[in-house]
Amino acid sequence: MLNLVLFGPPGAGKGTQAEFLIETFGLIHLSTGDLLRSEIAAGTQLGVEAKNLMDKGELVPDVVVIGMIKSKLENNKEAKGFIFDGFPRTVDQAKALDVLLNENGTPISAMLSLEVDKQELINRLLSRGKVSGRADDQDQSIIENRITVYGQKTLPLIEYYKPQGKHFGIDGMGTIGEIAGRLKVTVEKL
Ligand code: B4P
Repeated sequence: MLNLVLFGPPGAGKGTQAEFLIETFGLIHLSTGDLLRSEIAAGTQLGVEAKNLMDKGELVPDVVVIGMIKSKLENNKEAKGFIFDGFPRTVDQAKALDVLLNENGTPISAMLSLEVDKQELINRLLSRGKVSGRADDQDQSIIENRITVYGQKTLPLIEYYKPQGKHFGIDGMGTIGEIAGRLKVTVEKL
């Protein structure tokens, strides 16, 4: 069983490369960003509260996203493995994920960390914002806040996985195909 954390700043290509990894390795995709956007689209109370934070580029509380992941894991007990995309985003989320996976018997195999220049992140998100309608992709100051929050709350996760020998830095600059090729080489060696 393969459990991969697809990691990187906003716009690093997590959602994009997750599609390739699902097809190539037959894993189940768990994206907390997508799960939250589904709650928003369905107009749930959780969605309304999450939207307020997401539109400002802030993180949604740990307890909310951990609860969503817990129920997805419980509903996919027969999976060959998972790609966690955009989760964990805090050290507390990573600790909670370890507890949930220990109950299933298969820990995280690797953290694949996409490394991309800040200006390239901003360019990618602004260009997605022109077509996606995502409020958090349309304003440069919100994008910069997301990158700042990433540096403060999410980047420390590298120091959580590194001592476990699970951190793999991947050059996230270049074409989607080039980056997919680098991921494939790394995952095949696991
Ligand atoms: P996410 O949905 O995770 O959004 P993201 O960080 O922007 O990454 P995404 O995967 O969508 O984009 P990608 O880099 O693939 O999070 C949104 C918000 O939800 C967060 O800010 C937070 O509020 C909340 N949230 C989510 N998870 C949470 C958690 N665990 N805890 C708390 N809050 C949480 O792609 C970006 C663009 O770049 C795309 O248009 C793509 O086509 C393009 N692109 C990708 N690769 C490229 C390449 N190589 N070259 C050129 N363009 C490329």
